[in-house]
Amino acid sequence: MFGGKRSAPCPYCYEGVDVAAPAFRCSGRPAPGRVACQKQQDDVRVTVLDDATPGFPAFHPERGRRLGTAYEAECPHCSGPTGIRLCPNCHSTLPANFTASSPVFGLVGVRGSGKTVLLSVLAAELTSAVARRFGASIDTVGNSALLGRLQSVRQSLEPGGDGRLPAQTAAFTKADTVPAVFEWQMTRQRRGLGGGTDSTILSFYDTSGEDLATLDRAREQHYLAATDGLILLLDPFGLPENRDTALARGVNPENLDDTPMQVLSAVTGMLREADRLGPNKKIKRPLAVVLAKIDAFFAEVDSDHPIRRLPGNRPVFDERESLDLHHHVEALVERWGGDDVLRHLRFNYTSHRFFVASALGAEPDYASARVNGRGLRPHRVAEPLLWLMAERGFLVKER
Ligand SMILES: Nc1nc2c(ncn2[C@@H]2O[C@H](COP(=O)(O)OP(=O)(O)OP(=O)(O)O)[C@@H](O)[C@H]2O)c(=O)[nH]1
Ligand SMILES: [Mg+2]
Ligand SMILES: [Zn+2]
Ligand SMILES: [Zn+2]
Repeated sequence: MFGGKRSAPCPYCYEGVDVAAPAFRCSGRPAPGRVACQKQQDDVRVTVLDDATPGFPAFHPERGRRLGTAYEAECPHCSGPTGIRLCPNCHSTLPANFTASSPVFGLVGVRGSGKTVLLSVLAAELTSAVARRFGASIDTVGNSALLGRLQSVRQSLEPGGDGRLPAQTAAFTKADTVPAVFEWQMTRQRRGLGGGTDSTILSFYDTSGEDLATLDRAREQHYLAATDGLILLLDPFGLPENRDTALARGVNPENLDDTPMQVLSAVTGMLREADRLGPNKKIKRPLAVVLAKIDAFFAEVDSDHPIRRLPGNRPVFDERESLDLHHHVEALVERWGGDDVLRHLRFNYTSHRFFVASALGAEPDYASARVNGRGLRPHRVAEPLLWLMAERGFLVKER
């Protein structure tokens, strides 16, 4: 749908944006002698994002009224020049380096699979450890309700916080579902393309705690269709052989209603519809399948098992290490009764890879929703994203 070179999904609303024809927002600096524009409520933002924060007027320049490039325009009210580009659909400010090739990566998983905790930890890892590892500058862009929520989730899980795990994510409200957006800039890694800087806009959204029966398929499909790669969080407690363990440890049985197999087939169904794929055609979008909460299973494997090992720290994507982990996870999934999951992936995706992650690093008290007193020790949370970026050629794969 967004295959054309000029268009990429807006990182906030996932509608296709023609990068040659953005909307603009007045900068508030009028041309000499003109009356300055005043901040006002933006009705488009109210309707699409439920955001009534006042701002300078937004406008859609007519062709010819633009100042030379699609990076600048002249305010029709005060004639002041502005370089604040907006998505024409939701009037969010487009990141400075937003281009037609900016990727969007989604994170999906059903109720209780660990999305909110993982995203809050991933946000912190990206801007610190991952940025350091790749010598990159990775920052949040703009502010969404989600970024704020992720930060407060993390604060309550860190030492000094109240140790309380987040409540189930609220059902869909517009403000809640505005994605968290990051900009990743670094020295170009791809071979043969010379020096220079590469930049990528990353957009993640947090789906609310729905089960498959109540899922808003149209909305989910809109997001899924726009993504260039997906991270699918599966709850290993939901695999047949782990169910009893989960219940014995106090996991909420409602969170086990949908099995990983059911979740996966629902996602496959939505992607097939979104891409209008005929029978026997495989889905081309890379799919990172992540077994979340993996700390809960450390005791079942040897201490040098790949799921417990720390990932490498060099500024490349270590393909050999990743494949080794992939095969070991396949064996675990099989052992836990998920052989149907393995077959489904093989028949429906051209490119999938297994990962494990633990956002907390140690088991919480599931029944009282409180973390272990030692605070957060995230394990392997960034790997799935790094793989998606390597698949796109943004990071070097080392074999
Ligand atoms: N052992 C372990 N349990 C985890 C981890 N992360 C999350 N959990 C458990 O999973 C529960 C749900 O985590 P959330 O992040 O709220 O899951 P979610 O997918 O956002 O849930 P909804 O918003 O209800 O869809 C937590 O309350 C914990 O009990 C982890 O890293 N390790
Ligand atoms: Mg949640
Ligand atoms: Zn938008
Ligand atoms: Zn103006």
